[in-house]
Amino acid sequence: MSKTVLIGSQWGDEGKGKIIDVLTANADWVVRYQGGNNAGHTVEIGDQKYVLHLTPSGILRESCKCVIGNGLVVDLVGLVSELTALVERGIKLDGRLFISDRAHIVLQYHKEIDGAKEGNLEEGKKIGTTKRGIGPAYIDKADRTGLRMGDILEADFFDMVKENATIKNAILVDMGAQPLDIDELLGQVKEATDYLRPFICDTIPLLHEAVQNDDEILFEGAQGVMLDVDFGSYPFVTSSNTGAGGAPSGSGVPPNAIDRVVGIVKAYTTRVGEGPFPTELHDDMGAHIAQVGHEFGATTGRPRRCGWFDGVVAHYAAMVGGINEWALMKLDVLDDVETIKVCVAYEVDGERITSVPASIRKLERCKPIYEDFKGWNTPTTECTTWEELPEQAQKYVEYLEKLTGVKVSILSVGPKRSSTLLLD
Ligand code: 2SA
Ligand code: MG
Repeated sequence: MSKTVLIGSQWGDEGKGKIIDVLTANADWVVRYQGGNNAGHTVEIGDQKYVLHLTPSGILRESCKCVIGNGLVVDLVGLVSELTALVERGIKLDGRLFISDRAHIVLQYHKEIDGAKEGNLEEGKKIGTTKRGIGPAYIDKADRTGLRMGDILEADFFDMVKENATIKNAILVDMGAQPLDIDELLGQVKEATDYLRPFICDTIPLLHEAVQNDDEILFEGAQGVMLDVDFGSYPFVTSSNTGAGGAPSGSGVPPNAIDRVVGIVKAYTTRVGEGPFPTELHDDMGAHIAQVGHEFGATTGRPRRCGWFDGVVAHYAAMVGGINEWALMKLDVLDDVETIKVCVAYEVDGERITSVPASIRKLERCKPIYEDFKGWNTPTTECTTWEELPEQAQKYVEYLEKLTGVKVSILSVGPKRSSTLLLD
């Protein structure tokens, strides 16, 4: 049985929800290992649509057990409202959901600080965060002042919250923002902790046993490699390791237990929030892709910036992520594009480069070098096999494989389950 990591390989929103749904069919465990409710994974089952932010997508398959790993920052109130909504829709949680006692807690003050910080930055320096308190919670983790899920089980938890909230209120005032009403915060926290307490446990031995039993385990990444705090377009990144490397450190499953990494890419590129994006289109073509591809964020509803497939980014993601296979998404969005462009390298300061530079200023100066590709001008959404695809579409897929050095094993040509082609 495989231990598979699934990661976004661009700037997030590659369509992880859909692929997770395919990959969870045989999974015994689905594990989230980083991020928080800045993620928004949309899973459609029949006529039912679910958007999950913190809960691993495996919760929608009754045979799956789900772990919220130590690498996450968990918005207590957000998680409770997500779980309550799932229970209302008939999803069972008991014996299926396990929250690591080592995962960090996001409270209202983290969100307030996130918002105030963004508000205080001048244009051009704003990160465009989701304002879910992700950065401030990871700051507390690294600063060793954070509260963890396991603290909820301690008798003095509310004293810890009160102490932290008092310190954060002073910071908020310093930032020119409103301090929080601490009693109100404690009330919210009390309600949330009463709900969550039964799910909190040490998930390390649980997952160890799952590995020993050779269970099928899926590690569900959120965001994408270009948003990784180490490898992404820093500082325009999120605050966690979104790549495959985050899976062992964010779950406690050792790296040598992992045997497969599936990278998700769209047949083009999108980005939400601020920061450089070399292949971004500012013209009608960009608007066309956004409209046909319904490119609006699942978490914040923000319109996404759209551009051509960036082979430099995909190759880089494969390199740092050890990606064995691609899940290539939304090929159908390019169905009626006359000439498709693919970025094969960047030109910067008179030099041709094929890896993503560390410096944000250098990345900003990178000009994409494109190769033109004749479109197929035929609808592909009803295709259910490789053979049914128009020849030009097959050629496009093979071209991307060659460019990135990674085979496409899953190809998506539409939102339906039947529009997902498993290739060998
Ligand atoms: P934050 O809130 O501190 O993480 O924001 C920092 C930057 O990271 C970007 N960001 C995202 N970009 C795209 N998708 C995101 N989440 C997906 C969704 C889910 C996914 O559909 O909402 O793909 O897993 C996401 N989360 C954070 C954000 O725009 C900032 O640029
Ligand atoms: Mg998304």
